[in-house]
Amino acid sequence: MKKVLTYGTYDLFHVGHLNLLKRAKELGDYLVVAVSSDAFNAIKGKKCAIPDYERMAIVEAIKYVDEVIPENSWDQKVKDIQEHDIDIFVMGDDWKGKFDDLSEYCEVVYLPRTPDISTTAIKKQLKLK
Ligand code: C2G
Repeated sequence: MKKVLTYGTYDLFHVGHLNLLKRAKELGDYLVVAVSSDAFNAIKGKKCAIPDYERMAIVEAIKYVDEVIPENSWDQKVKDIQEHDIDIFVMGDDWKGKFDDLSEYCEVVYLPRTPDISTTAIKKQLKLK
């Protein structure tokens, strides 16, 4: 069984997130998604509209997703890859090159982002801070 792992905030879930998860699942048989906790997003400098337990529940309900784990720090990826026996690490290509060091542990794949949609743009449209 080929296991895939990806990370994200998944705030105000939108079709860009859905496309990423769909294509990530197509690369293997089992998809683990690490969803950033509110505390970690504060470190990333991201203020979420939706709290972490709700963002995790929404991602968990997506048919392409087999398992959701919390992302609490930048440094947990190697441990996650090893503990979950991951074959492929996937991120959208806005992260291209940033995680190449993980290729020591598994395949690293960057997928093209879905154009013209982002949580930031949605917040602006909704006049959220
Ligand atoms: N994404 C995409 N197309 C978009 C928007 C997002 O393909 N239009 C992808 C991103 O590239 C990422 C995933 O959807 O792979 C989740 O996006 P975010 O929630 O913005 O994730 P981010 O805040 O970048 O967190 O340790 C890594 C970080 O947790 C990534």
